[in-house]
Amino acid sequence: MGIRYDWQQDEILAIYNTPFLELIYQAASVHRQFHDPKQIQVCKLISIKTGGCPEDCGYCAQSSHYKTEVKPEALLEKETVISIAQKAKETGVSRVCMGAAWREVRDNSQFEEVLDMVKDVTSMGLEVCCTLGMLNTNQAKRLEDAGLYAYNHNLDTSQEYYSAVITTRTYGDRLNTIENVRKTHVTVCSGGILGLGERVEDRVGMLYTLSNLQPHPESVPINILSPVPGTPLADQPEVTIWDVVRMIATARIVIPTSDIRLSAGRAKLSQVEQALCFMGGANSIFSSDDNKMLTVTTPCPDYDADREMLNLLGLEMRPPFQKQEKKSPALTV
Ligand code: SAM
Ligand code: DTB
Ligand code: SF4
Repeated sequence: MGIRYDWQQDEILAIYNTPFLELIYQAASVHRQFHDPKQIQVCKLISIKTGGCPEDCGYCAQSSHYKTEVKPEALLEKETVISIAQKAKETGVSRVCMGAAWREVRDNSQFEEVLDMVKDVTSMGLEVCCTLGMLNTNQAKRLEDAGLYAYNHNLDTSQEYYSAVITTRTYGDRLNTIENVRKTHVTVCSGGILGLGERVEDRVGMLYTLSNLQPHPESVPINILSPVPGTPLADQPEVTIWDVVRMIATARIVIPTSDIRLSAGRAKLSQVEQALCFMGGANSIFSSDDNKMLTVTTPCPDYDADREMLNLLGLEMRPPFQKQEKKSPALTV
C-alpha cells in the first residue's frame, strides 16, 4: 500500500478497533515495508528552559497556572547543553531535543542563545530538534539557517477535545506554527498524549488531522500521560497497554514512513510491553542519564537499562541522518 493523505475518520477508527493480534500483524507488515525493523532511534531530551510557562495545558508540570513541584529556572548555558549532548552522543544517541517552557518564541537575546546552541550541537553531528512553542515564519527560517533538523509542536489530541485540555491557545494556532515550519526545510515532529480523559474518537481525530497533512510530519511522538499532582489532569484513569499499542499501530499504518516515538510514560512499561510497542511499529525512544524526560515529574529509563533492553531484543541504535527525507520539501505557501 502507498502513502495516503486522505484517510477518513471511520477508516482510522476501524483500524484502531481491529482485533489486537491482527492489528499488530498489519502494523508490523507496514513497518517492514518502509523501515529497517532492527533500528530504533534513541533521543535525548534537554529542558533548556524549565517552568514558569504562561500556557495552561492541563497535563503540564511547567505551567505557571498550577502549583507543582517544578520551579522556574533560567535558560541553560550553552556549555551545559553541549556537555549533555556530548555524553548522549557517546552512548549512541543520534537526536537531541531541546525544550523550552515558552508560549512562543520572542525575537530577543534568549532566542539568539538558542540559535547558537542549535548551531553548536548540530556541528557535533547530531540531529537537533527544538520545541519552543509558537513560531512565526521568520523565526522558523532563522532556526533553519542555524541548522535545525526538526521542530516539535504537538497537536496533543483531537480538534474537538482540545479546548477541554488547553484554553490559552487554539488548535488553529498549533496548525499555523506547523505550517510556518513547513515553509522551511526543517522537518516536523507532531504527536500527542494518551490519558487526558479523551474518547477513542479523539485519538482517531488526532491521527486524522496528522495523516491528512501533506507531507506527513516526519516524526510522531506518542506520549502516555504522566500524571502531575497539582494539575487538572492529575487523577485521570491509567491508559492500558492495549490502548497504547493500538494507538502506535494505528499511527504506523496511517502515517507509514514517519518515525513513531514511544515517548513520555515509557518508564511505566515492562520490557515485554515495550517489545509489543516496537512490534506495533514504534521505532524510537527517549533515553536519559538523569532518569527524567524534561522534568522530575516524568521518569525516563536510563542509557544502561535501554542498552540492555535493545541488546535483549536484538535491536540497534540508528545513526543520525539516516532517513532519506533528511530535509523535508519546503512548501511555498
Ligand atoms: N512548550 C512547548 C510546547 O508545548 O509546544 C514544548 C514543551 S512541551 C513539555 C512538549 C510536549 O510534551 C507537550 O506537547 C505534551 O505532548 C508533552 N507532555 C508535557 N507534559 C506531559 C505529561 N505530564 N505527560 C505526558 N506528556 C507530556
Ligand atoms: C514529546 O512529545 N514528548 C517529549 C518531547 N515531545 C518534547 C516531552 C515529554 C515531556 C514529559 C513531561 C515532563 O518531562 O515534564
Ligand atoms: Fe507550556 Fe509546553 Fe507545558 Fe503547555 S506543554 S504549559 S506550552 S511547557
